[in-house]
Amino acid sequence: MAKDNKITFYDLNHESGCTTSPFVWATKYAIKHKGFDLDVVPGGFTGILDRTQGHSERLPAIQDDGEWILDSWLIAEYLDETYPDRPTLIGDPSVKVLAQFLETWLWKTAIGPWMTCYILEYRSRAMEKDHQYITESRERMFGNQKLEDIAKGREDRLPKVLPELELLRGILGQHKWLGGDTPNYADYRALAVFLWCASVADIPPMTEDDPLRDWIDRGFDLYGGLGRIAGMSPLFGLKLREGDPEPFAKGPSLVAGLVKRNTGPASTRAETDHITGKAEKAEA
Ligand SMILES: N[C@@H](CCC(=O)N[C@@H](CS)C(=O)NCC(=O)O)C(=O)O
Repeated sequence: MAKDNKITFYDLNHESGCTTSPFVWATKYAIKHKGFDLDVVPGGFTGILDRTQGHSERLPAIQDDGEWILDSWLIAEYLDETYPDRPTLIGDPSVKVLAQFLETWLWKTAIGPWMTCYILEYRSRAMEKDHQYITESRERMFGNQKLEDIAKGREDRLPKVLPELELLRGILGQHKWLGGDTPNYADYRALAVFLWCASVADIPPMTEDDPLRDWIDRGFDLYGGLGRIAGMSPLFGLKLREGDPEPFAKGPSLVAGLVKRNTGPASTRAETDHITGKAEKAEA
């Protein structure tokens, strides 16, 4: 049993002390979801192996009553197995499979392009001692391109991410949380994408009126405002330019049939009128 209700949590921080890394954010939420306090061991990207006494080169890592647990998913599973009487993170095995699918999709549609947009800020917000390591490791990650070259043209890339998030908007327009009435680990994995982005976004990636804002704001507010720490930047406020794509569906959504339940003709009338041209004829 975690002593004094605390779990030792190896954080990954910027100079400001703000947590970065989606993996680390998801774990922070997982520990709070289980009702534990965080006994934080702060630090940056370099020296992780020393900080974790030779246990890991990557974060997150936790220590619970002296036991080391590494890897964000293994930590969530450990917490559920060890503390089954506390609120469940994963529960059914399908939650893990589906959350991993959702997360892979979000990394492709959002984190990937956002990383190219915010890569210079990712370095400048890091601890001074990490700058050289971030430059070298991330340039290698991006096929030996200079960080400055990776970031070029970001004003054109940022608006293109938003229409890609329509599936998530559709689902969260119908459900309070991915976990249903209350958040579960799927919410934390998906929220972690936006938490990471807020840790590096020197210009907002999303428009003020993005329908995802409700779920994101509620997620950042959880556990006494766990996502509202110093060093985070606003996610909302992107100003679109002429020619940028519509950021989200304003009329009937392409995914309506996926996310809306058919409870009879009244529930599908707007969509039917739209695809049969009846709506246009009525307007004319
Ligand atoms: N599969 C691991 C991945 C952990 C991981 O890659 N963490 C990154 C944080 S973004 C890290 O520690 N990076 C250290 C580095 O870049 O040297 C997990 O889910 O915990």
